[in-house]
Amino acid sequence: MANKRIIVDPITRIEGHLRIEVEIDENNVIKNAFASSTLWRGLETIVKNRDPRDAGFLMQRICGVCTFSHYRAGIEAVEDALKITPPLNAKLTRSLMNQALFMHDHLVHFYHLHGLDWVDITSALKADVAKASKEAFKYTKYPIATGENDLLKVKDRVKEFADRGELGPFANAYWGHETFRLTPEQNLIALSHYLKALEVQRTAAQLMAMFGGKQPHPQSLTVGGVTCVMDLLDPSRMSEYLTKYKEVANFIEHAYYADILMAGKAYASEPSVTAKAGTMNFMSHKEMQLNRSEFLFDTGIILNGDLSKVHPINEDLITEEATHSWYKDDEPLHPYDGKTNPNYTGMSEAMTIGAEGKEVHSKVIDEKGKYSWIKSPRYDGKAMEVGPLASVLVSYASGNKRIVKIVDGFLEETGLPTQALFTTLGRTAARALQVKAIIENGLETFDALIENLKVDQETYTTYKIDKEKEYKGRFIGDVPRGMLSHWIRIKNGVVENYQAVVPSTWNAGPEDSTGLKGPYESNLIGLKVKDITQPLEIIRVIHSFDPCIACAVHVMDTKGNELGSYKVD
Ligand code: NFE
Ligand code: MG
Repeated sequence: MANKRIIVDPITRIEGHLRIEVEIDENNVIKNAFASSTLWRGLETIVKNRDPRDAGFLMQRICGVCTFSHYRAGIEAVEDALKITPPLNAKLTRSLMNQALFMHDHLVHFYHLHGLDWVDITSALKADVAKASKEAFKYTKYPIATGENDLLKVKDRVKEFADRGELGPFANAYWGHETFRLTPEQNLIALSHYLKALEVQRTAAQLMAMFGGKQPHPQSLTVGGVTCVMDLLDPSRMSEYLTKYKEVANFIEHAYYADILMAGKAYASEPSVTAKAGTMNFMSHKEMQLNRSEFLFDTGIILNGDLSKVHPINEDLITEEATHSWYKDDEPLHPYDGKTNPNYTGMSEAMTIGAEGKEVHSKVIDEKGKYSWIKSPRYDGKAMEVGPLASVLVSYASGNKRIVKIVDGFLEETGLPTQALFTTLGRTAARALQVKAIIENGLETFDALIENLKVDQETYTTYKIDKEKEYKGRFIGDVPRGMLSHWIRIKNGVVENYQAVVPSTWNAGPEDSTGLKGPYESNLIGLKVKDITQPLEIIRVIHSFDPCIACAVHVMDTKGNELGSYKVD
């Protein structure tokens, strides 16, 4: 019997259009998988021939989630090209803004974008409030929002919605799915934190806005430095930052990390989240400057899951190709020479499984031809997973003491083996471990900044762009979804070429010319879908990467014209 096909489209809860198509055999095991971005943006084309000083502002419009990431990347790529070193105060301020972004992003990811793949809201309504309140103490000494009264209120509030048949943001999920593993009491704890996290993420966004002027799309970075000088020199502003930082840190420690311990234990034997990762190569770049010379996370590559060796990154080996992507110029090109010329070749047709579980005739991607707006980045021809898991693994394998302590602590507290890190569960946990590392160490950056400001108040470096000269430069760093690089060539005083190689591109890219798949696709193969009308397992795996397809594809017509229309059935 021919394999059947399940389509999940859209699968993202934020940012962009991602379609997953999988083929399952008669036992509902996934035999092949395809990830397709169905929308082209294309800021790399818009930025050409513009003043390089605007690159950061234009590039930050790639995405409304990690806006700071592309803003900073656009600015630091130009700084690298012009050989400008911003003053320490600027570097540390950018590091603090990045920390706040990670805290905000990972909190929102776990609770609001991914949490409901792990937490069954309808089960929470059956919880014994007193038992749940006690349960919360198993994961932290200082639980948050889990007093009996808190939990009773949460239960009543959600029950009222449920009784009216209006589950709001909790509607249309696969409640009662047999792969949910938390008890009703544990589900209630997580539900209470889901609601509390809506408040705390606001504080985290304020932290970003304090030095950014606003959030999203901060405004205070400039080629050569930062412009938030008044904030940096105002003691009351700095102490407000500290207060908000501590509020967010407290929630991360006693709710988010506690819930990850709870979920780690509960899901330890659930096959859909403990299967070995598909791409066992991981790559990350150092990030989070703590003082004049130290960074919190390390640079490197881990190959085939071997933690005994961390390989250095050779930037010359990074390429993007478009064999299965809707662009001309299929061949692998280094990003300095990358091309972005669209070539949409349409869809194919086949029998698929409809929402009722019956076969229906549908449009499907043309898996033999081009099928995604995302390109396929490769390192030395290899597919690489990037993201918090890569960052945590590279730092752990490098013997980074701050990270070793946190990873070993997590493995000890959950009783999970090291191999559990190389799974969907490990990927989801790694985001919490990353922000735990930030809250335990990030204030070193703040202290270093305060100390330095006492003796040095420089916030920018002056520079000149020589129109007669040609420049090239790049930014490489890690952002919430993983390793990000921006590559710029400047000629005649304007941007000659620009390429952004983005975390979600590394992870969501289609097959390359050799048939090698990227992390999204390869992580789905081998997974068993228990109920083909409720493919929660697929959603859980893909959401664990926190997909951001706006970032991965980056054309937006500057006049707001529609470039295509898309129907979601
Ligand atoms: Ni649109 Fe982004 C991050 C970048 S995504 S969110 O993090 O760069 O791949
Ligand atoms: Mg790109």
